[in-house]
Order: sequence, then structure tokens, then C-alpha cells
Amino acid sequence: MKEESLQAYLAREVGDATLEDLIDRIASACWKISNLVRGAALSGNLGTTAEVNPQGEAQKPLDLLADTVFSQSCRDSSALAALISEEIETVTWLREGTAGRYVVSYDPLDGSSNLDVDLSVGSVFAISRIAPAGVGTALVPGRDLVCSGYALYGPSTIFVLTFGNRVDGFSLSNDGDSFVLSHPNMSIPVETQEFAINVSRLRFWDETVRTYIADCIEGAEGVRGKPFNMRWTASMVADVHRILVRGGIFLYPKDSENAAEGGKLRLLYEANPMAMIVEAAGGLATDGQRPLLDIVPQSPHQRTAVVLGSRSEVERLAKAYAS
Ligand code: P6P
Repeated sequence: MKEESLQAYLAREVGDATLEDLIDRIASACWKISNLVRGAALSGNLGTTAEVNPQGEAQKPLDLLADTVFSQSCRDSSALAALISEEIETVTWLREGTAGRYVVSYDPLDGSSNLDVDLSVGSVFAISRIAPAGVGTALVPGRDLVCSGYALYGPSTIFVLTFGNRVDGFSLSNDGDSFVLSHPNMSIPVETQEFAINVSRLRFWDETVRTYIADCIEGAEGVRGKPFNMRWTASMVADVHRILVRGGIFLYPKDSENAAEGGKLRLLYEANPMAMIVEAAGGLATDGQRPLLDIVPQSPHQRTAVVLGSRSEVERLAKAYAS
């Protein structure tokens, strides 16, 4: 059976031509970024620039190129009020009248430290809407998001999308000119035996995280009574996609080194879009204790702890914190 194109899916699912156009523009930006990623070595786009982003992180040439592609692809949408980018310090307001228009928060190239070693990277986005009364800000809790998604630039390029009640994945066709439905109705297994965390940070973790991970590592001989595997790709998009496909728990906790900043991962364009996707796929997403989607953002680059994935493991950690 001929699988459905992203355009046909949007026409059937969205029912709002301006939102459909905006998502299509985002998918087009991801398609262009996929080509830039695949050609980076030959176009001299590896290595690091002398610039740093608002987080103080060294910017890769493709971080900046991907941001330009993303913003240029989206900004001509008449439905767009503002852009919030990991690479730009402030909110970019595109037009005065904002009532009823959309805000796109995005990380144009997440995990870009993987580029030079040819490992997976991704783009992440979340779409929210300014209230029709024009009241409201670009900063809304994840619970109010209209749509979120990511593109994973791995062995294949996959575009994953949710409107909150299901998650569908689209693969870039071999001739590279369209995204085709390949992962309908993605669902996270409730149980898992696989965790994802940067274990080199063990010395910074609180006792709850340290005990949880130690119990997983003790495996069948320990309190968990079963073996656990570990994966850490240094690309949140790749780790979340693996969890969507086969389950798992991803942890980037607040720890003694990043506590002053509130954690490492950014709420608006990493944690929230992924939390919306994970919850829509039957998983849970917290800051260790409370749902990420309930956090009321105070600033565009606000950071948070992130624990997400298979429901039973995320609940187990939250209970450990509560006790
Ligand atoms: P670490 C990439 O920089 C990122 O924001 C996420 O994609 C990833 O999960 C995390 O940071 C990796 O952090 O400490 O392992 O480099």
C-alpha cells in the first residue's frame, strides 16, 4: 500500500490551512537541514566557530546555518507571530498583530557536538498560539502547546509529529523529496530495561538518582531483579526516538554542578516538545517529580531537569523522590 505523504496527512489531520502551511515550512526546513548535515564534511561545515550561543556553548557552523534555514523557512508564514531559537538571545517578534497567531520555539540543531564524529543529530520544535484576544505571551506552559515534533538526522531522516493525542513518524523518501508515513501511532512500552544518562556526571547527582541508577546497574542480583542496558548518544532527539521505538528512561537531572542554572536542558525547545511527544505516546515526562508540561516558563532559555520515557520507570523515580 502506498504510504501517506506528510502533506496528505496534514491536509487530513489539521483542518487549519495556516497551521498546515507552518508545519509544512518546518518540515521543509528539516529537509534542507538534513541535506546540510549530510554534506557538512565536503562543504567545510564541520568544526567550531568562534561564537557562543545564549547558553555560552560553542556554536558549530551548522548550528548557525540550521537556524537561518529554520527562521527563513518559517518567517513568511502569515500565521507566525514570533520565533524563539536556542541560537538567539531574545524572542524574535515578526509582526505587530499577534492575536491568534503562532509561536515556534525551536532548537535548529540539537546534539551538534556529534556532527564532527558523524553521529545522529536532530532539530526540535514546539508550536504554541497567542490567545485570539491578543493577550498572552510567547512563553506558555507545555500543556498549552498546539503541536510539537522533531527531525532525526540518523541513518535515515525521520520527522516525528504530535498534536497531543498520538505520535506519527515520517521517513524522508529515498529520492529525498518527500516525507512519507513510516511510523504510525508510535507508542512507548510501559516497562523497560534500558536507561539513558551521562554516567560521567555521577559525582554530581543527588542520592535519589544515584540510588536509582545503582539499582539498575546491580541488575538481576539487586533489588530490581532484572538486568538493565545503558545507552547515551549525547543527542536528546536520538535518545527520545529510541525510547519511542523500544522504550527506555532518559534522565538529565539537575545536579550539584548545574543546579544554579536549573539543570542543563532547555524547557521551551527541548524538554517541552519532547514531553508533549512522550506523553502523547503513553509515556511520562517530569523534572524528576512533577510533569514538565505544567511548568510555567519565566524566560526563553530557562533550563530544567528532565526525566522521561516508559511510564513505570518515570513513576518509580518520582515515588523515590516523594519518599
Ligand atoms: P552531555 C546536546 O547538547 C544536549 O542538549 C542534548 O541533546 C543531549 O541529551 C545533552 O545535551 C547531552 O549532554 O552532558 O552528555 O554532553
